[in-house]
Amino acid sequence: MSSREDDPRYNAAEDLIERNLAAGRADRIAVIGEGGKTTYGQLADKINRCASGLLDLGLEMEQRVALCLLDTVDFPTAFLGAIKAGIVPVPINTLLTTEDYRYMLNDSRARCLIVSEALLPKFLPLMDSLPHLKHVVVSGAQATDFLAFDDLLASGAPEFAAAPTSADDICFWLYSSGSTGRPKGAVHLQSHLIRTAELYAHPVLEIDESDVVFSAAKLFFAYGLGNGLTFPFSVGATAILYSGRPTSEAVSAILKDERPTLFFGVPTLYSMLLAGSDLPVAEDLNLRLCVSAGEALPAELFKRWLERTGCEILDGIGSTEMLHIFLSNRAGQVRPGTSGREIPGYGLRIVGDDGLEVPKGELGELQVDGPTSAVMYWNKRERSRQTFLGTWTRTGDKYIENEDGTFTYCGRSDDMLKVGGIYVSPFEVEEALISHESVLEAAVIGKADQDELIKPKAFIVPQPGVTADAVLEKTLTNFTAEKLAPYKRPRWVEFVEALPKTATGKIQRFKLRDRESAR
Ligand code: 3UK
Repeated sequence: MSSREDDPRYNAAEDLIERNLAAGRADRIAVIGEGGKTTYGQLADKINRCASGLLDLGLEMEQRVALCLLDTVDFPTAFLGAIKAGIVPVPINTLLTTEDYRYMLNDSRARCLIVSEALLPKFLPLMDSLPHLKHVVVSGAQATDFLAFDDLLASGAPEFAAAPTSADDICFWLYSSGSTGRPKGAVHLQSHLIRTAELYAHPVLEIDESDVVFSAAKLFFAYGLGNGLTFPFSVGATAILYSGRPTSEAVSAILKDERPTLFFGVPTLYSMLLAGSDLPVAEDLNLRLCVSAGEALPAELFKRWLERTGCEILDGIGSTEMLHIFLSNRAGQVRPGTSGREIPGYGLRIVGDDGLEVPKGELGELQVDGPTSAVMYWNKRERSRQTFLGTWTRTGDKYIENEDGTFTYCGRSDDMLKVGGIYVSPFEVEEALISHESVLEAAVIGKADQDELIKPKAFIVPQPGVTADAVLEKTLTNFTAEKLAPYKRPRWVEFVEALPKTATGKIQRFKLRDRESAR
């Protein structure tokens, strides 16, 4: 089956699994997880059972099923099971708060939620207030108040004919957060998954069935979804799935024990691995290639990693909207400190404020043209109009194209921060801080740490009469830890008497940024 956009019938789940069965790979390992190994044959069976089990619940084609799942074999089972039935899976970030989940479940009108047992408590307070949610299925649980995912699979049929979807049918969504306003559901089509493999993973990574792949970036991110699901399954390789937090210790142990050949991380993780004492010596590694994305990889980290491990890191930029990487360094031709060169199949242009392309060497906004671009943000017409311009998609990133055809990242054009490769809105962190009784005003900016990686820093004006001391700092740190996902909390707090403002009272974050970088 081909993945051409004009193909009358195409189902992404059927393609990603059947191609391996047809190639005689039923007994090869698709997934290594905490629960053991799953072959492509066994995964095909699970996916069929999931597809038929979901239909038996009463779900229909085109309805959404939200997935809040840790990285275990249940993720590819649920994601591809839903797709095979024509149901639209919406993987959601496992690190968010109850209020974030309320928004996403309402916005997507998910009829069903499949959630890991450990994450269920965050959803319990919502259960009676979600008009569209009819079913909750729990992964990892045995008998509870809810249907166990294993029981859903047991009740399903081992054979299942894929839903009659086309390459242009809506396949899945991924939420992306913006600087203001709520997360936006980027709507992707059936053809998009395999196209990211064909355009990026096959030519750039030269992935094949002998590869063992480990992505520390989780499957609910577009980055992790490609790395840990689409790419390995597109060639019959093996994916290592790890459900825990990707600490330096845990990741080091996997690199040593499971000996992956391809490793995917974010710059912060490479920096943690280099700083920690657990990273195996080069002889104990089996890495052929490493990839970094989510935020820019500083040249220094590339060099130190190469020295330590003998392995190159290919920095490439992708986005939720484009699904995966469209601009990347190549093995043996890395230009450290740049995002590398255009990937054939994608078009790139750098545009000035006037909307016209700027000459080489000049700063502008990067725009991408390619077959994996989301078709819209769900239910957000105005945001969609601003981002998806005909065949071009705006990245919101400032770039310069160098003489040699490489591209240098020069920051975002909105206020968004990328922390550990994940979007953080400074406004959301400010709101959390201001909701504390001791805080009068707050401004949050990105500050580079010792490895040149951005982390949130808060400037705080305390309420009159409140003493700005270490105790208050600790109080606020604990307070934000409760209110925000861990990666969003400020790593530095500075108390100030006033914030720089315009005549109309708007906070001038750029002044705080300039002040910070002048230090
Ligand atoms: C930034 C980078 C510099 C950039 C992603 C690989 O990160 C991914 O998707 P998101 O939607 O964020 C997109 C934004 O993140 N960014 C990503 N990679 C780089 N900046 N250098 C990089 N190498 O601001 C971009 O617009 O979370 C990454 C594959 C799939 C993805 N979704």
